[in-house]
Amino acid sequence: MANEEYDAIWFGGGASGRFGSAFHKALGGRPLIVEKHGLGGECHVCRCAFENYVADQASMAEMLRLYSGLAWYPKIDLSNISMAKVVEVYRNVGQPAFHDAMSHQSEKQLQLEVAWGKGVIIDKNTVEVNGKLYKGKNLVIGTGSRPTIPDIPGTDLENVWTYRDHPYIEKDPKKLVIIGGGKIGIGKAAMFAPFNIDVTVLEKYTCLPKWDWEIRNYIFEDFKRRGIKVYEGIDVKQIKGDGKVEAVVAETNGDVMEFPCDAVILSVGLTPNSELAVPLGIKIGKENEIIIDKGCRTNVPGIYAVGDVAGPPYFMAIARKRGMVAAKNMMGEEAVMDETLPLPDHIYVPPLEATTVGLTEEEARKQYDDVVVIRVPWGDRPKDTEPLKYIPHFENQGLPVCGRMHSLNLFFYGENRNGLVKAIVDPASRKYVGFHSVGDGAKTGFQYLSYLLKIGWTVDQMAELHEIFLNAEHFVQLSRLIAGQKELTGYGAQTVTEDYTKLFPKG
Ligand code: COM
Repeated sequence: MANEEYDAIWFGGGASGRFGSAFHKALGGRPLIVEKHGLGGECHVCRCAFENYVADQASMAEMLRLYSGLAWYPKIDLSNISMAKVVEVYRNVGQPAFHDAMSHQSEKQLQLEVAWGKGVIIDKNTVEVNGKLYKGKNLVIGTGSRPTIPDIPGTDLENVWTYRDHPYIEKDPKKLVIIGGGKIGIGKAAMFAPFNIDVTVLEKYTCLPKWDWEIRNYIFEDFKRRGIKVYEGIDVKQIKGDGKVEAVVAETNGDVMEFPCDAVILSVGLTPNSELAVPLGIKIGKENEIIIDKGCRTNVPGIYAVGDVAGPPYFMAIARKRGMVAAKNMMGEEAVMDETLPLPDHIYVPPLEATTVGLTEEEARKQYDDVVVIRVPWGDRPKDTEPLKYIPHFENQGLPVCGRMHSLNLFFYGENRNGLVKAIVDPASRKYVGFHSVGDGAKTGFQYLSYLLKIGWTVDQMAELHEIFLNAEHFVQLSRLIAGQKELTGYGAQTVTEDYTKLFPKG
């Protein structure tokens, strides 16, 4: 016998379920969350909160290495630093603390009801948890995604990891191969390398393919300098080992290459956890995602799907917003996902981070007759940099880096690795069409820059803002320098000639 009647049962308390149910309640509905582990989904276990923490530690390790013994910094022995130690702290403190915080916010502050335990969907209006039946007028599925496991031999060997295993590493590998050069793989490479781990990334096609070419250049130039190896156009065929990983075998241009290693991270994508929707007659797409309309409705009336289970983009903001859209629709407010708001993307590449929104330079050049690029630094970087050394005639290397962990330090102590920001403008309309950054601290601004792109923000409007100098985005002051041009031509004397595609062995 069901003994409760809810407006909706939110099956899964991750980002989409937690935010969607909160919004649902705020609109006057009565939601119930069903959750077996902890509210907040994988975020604080092994995804975004965890990544933020590890990125901090990797940035710190990298900076200690760069600054050790220079100027007033003491000499620091980094031979014993360890990723296993890093994650142990997070396991012991971060995971339970975040778990508490999420539960406190949802259950105490917001007074959301949670049925704790493994739920079983009996039908679209009934869920069983620990033998108790719960009734809902609607069902919202938010069961998230899991790492995709490539179909190659050896993925079951010991020390073959995914992002889910990262918090549970007990011993640092010496040689790590990362299969997949997307956002997760490139981020992991930059996080592991500072801990004296030899890292190689193998990517079948192109690393970070949707990113602006100069941002990619910057990241991979930096990787090269740090000894992180990247191969593009290489097809992994097998992970070899006798019980435990010993090597990755890959093919490029007909040649077989073997990469000896003692650990592998698989980062070839995500697969939505949609299996439980099949018995309900819900349509599933090619990526295993639940197919939804713009209002997050499935093909079965009264059943919604939100978050990663409804397919890409796999981005927390999208998960939470899908939850809000479903809540509005259930409460009779016609709502759709706003597809006119450009979606930013972000990746930690410690000691820096990269953020992007809108069109890349390549995309903008295809779409407009001409584009103006607003960029700093704006020329070649010195080849033989040395920390603490003034290099004459590299006056084109000013600024970036103004973030939470370093404002200008990396410029002085860090081999001139101060970052890069660029904005792309359509000179005819004077509107921005894209913003890109590799540096530190700019990412927060991109939340708002996304909206400015949507409303057609111009160079002239940007030039009227109040900058708080030094800021990590630099866009206000940079716009002000050229906004007086009646015909927008941008800066003179700016060239960038680095090309990361020439840095690495090619497939
Ligand atoms: C991220 C998880 S910490 S949630 O979106 O806050 O639930």
